[in-house]
Amino acid sequence: MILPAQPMDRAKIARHVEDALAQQPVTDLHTHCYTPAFGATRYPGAERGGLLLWGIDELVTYHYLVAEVFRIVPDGRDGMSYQKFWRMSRTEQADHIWKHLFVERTPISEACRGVLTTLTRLGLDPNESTLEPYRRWFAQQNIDQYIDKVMELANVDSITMTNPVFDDEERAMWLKDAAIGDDPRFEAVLRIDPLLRNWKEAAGKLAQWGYDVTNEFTQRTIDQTRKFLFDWIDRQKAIYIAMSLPPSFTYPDPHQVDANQFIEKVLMPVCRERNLPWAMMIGSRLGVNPQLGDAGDMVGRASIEAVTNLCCAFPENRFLVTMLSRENQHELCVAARKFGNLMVFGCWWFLNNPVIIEEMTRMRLELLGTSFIPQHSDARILDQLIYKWDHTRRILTRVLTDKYTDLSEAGFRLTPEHIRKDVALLLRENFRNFLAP
Ligand code: FIX
Ligand code: ZN
Repeated sequence: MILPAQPMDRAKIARHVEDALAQQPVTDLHTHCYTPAFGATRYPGAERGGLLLWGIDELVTYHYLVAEVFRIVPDGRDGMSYQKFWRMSRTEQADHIWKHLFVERTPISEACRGVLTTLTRLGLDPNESTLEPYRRWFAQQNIDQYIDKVMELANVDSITMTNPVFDDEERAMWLKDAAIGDDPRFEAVLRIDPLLRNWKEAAGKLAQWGYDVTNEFTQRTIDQTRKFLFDWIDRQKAIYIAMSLPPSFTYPDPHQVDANQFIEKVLMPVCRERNLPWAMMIGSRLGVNPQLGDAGDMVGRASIEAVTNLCCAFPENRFLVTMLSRENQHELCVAARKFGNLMVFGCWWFLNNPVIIEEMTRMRLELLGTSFIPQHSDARILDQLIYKWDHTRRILTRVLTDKYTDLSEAGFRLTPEHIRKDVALLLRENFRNFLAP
C-alpha cells in the first residue's frame, strides 16, 4: 500500500494560499465605476464633475455610510433632517459623516472599516480628526494615474462598469461620444432594468428614441426592441446584459405577460445571437425609504424557481446570478448543481460583510468546488476597489486554507500549483470562460 505523502502542513498551505491570492489579478465583474472620459470628481472642493467618483469625499459619503450616519443623527434630531443633509455640499456631508461615524464613534462597521483600509493602503494615516489632510493629498492626484495606482493596489486587471441605458445623463454621453468607454482598463455592461421592471414605460421611451415599438408584442415591436439591444450592445461593446430584479421576480410570471414575452421573444434570442450571458441580480426592493436616496433600498427573499425555470427553459443561454437575500444562498448553490448554464457570483451589497462572505464561500466550495465566482466589488467609488479586494482576499485566505488542509489530511497530494490554478479560476478565469465558453 502506498502511504500518502506527508500532508502539507497548515502553515505552509496558508503561505501558498496567501501568495496565490496576492499574485492573482482579479477581473471585477460588477462595479459602478467609470472611465475618466465620463468625467471625474474634481479636487480641491470635491465637486462632482462626472460619473467617475473617487477621493475622500466620495468615499465618506458612500450611500452605505449615509444610511449609517442617519442612525446616529436621525432625521428630526439635533437639527438634522433628510432635506438639510441633501442640501449640504458633498464636503459638508462628508464632514458630518466623518465626525459622527469615525471620530465620535468607533468606525467598526464594514463600510467604515473599508475607508480605513483604503486610506492605510494608500499610505495615509486613517486617524485624522478632520478630512482636510486627505483632501490636500487627493488634490495632488492625477485621476488617470490614480486609476492605475488603485488597480495595482487592488490587483484588479479589469473593471467592469454598469451602464444603465435608461439613465438619461449617461445615455446622452454615449450618444455624444461612442468611444467614451474605450479604455483598456474598463469593460461595459448593458444594464436594462426598466425593460423588465416596467415594460410599458420602457417601450414608450424606445418609441421616443425612434424605435418602432408599441406596448403590444407585435413582430415589429419584437424586432425593434431586439434592434435597440443590438444597437447598445454594439455601441457599448457590452460583455453581458444585466438587470437587478425585485424579490417578487418570477418566471414565467402569471401576472406579467409582458415580462414573459420580453424574456422569451427579445432578451433570450438577443443573448444567444450575441453569445452574451444575462446577469440577474435578484432581491433588491428599491426605495423603502426614498428620503435616503441610493441608501434607501432594501433586501427581500426571492424565488429560486425563477432561476431554475429560466436555466431549464433556455439551455442555450447562460445566466450569471447573484441573489441579495442570505436566505436564498443555499438554494442558489443547489440550483447551480443542476444547471451548467448557471454561474453563481458575488456576495452582493448587504451580503458583503465578512461573516456572511465566509459562510457563503465555504458553502459554495463544498457544494460547487471551484465552479463559481466568489466575489465582485460593486464599487461605486473607484478607491473602494482597494478595500473590497483586500478584505475579500483575507477571507478567501482563511476559507481556502481550511479547505486545503481538509484535503491534505484526506490524503490528497496538494501542490502549490493546485492552489494557484484554483485561485486563478475563482478570481478571473471562471468569469472569462463563462463569457466566451
Ligand atoms: O443594482 C445594483 O447594481 C446595486 O449593486 C446597486 O444599486 C447598489 O446601490 C449598490 O451599489 C450595492 O452595493
Ligand atoms: Zn451594483
